[in-house]
Amino acid sequence: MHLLILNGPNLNLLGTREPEVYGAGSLADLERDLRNAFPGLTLSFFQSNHEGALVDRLHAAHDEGLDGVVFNPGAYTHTSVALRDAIAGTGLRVVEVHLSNVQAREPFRHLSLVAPVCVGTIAGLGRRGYGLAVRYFVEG
Ligand code: CA2
Repeated sequence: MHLLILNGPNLNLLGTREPEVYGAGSLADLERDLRNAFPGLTLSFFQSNHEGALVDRLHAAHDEGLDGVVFNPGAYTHTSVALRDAIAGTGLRVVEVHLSNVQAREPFRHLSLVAPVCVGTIAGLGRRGYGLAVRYFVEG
């Protein structure tokens, strides 16, 4: 099974500040932990601060025949029709993940434009959410 772990804007800053909201570990730590936790899987990782680069990566994931995507779209969650259309247009199976509990934060974080085209959403469980999303795909 080949999965893509896709992260949007500012998630490259993980571990550098706001540890009370986003945890203390870096994005590289998250990648290492997921690779260690799922040695039998092929995991691809991609992070970008650019909306179009994320759209392109979703298109490529479809062309590569990936089995699923674990996607934290960052702030684009709340704004991006383009990412929503890329998920819907490719038909990729995507689990939306957020480190923080977006429903417990500012009202502008309560709406996700991508949620309706995702298989489901995990939020507020910190980096464990990524592993749980991978498990969802593994367990079918
Ligand atoms: O909780 C999440 O995972 C979010 O997707 C994170 C986004 C935020 O805009 C969403 O509403 C919820 C922000 C990512 C910023 O990540 C940082 C990490 C460390 C330091 C600063 C920012």
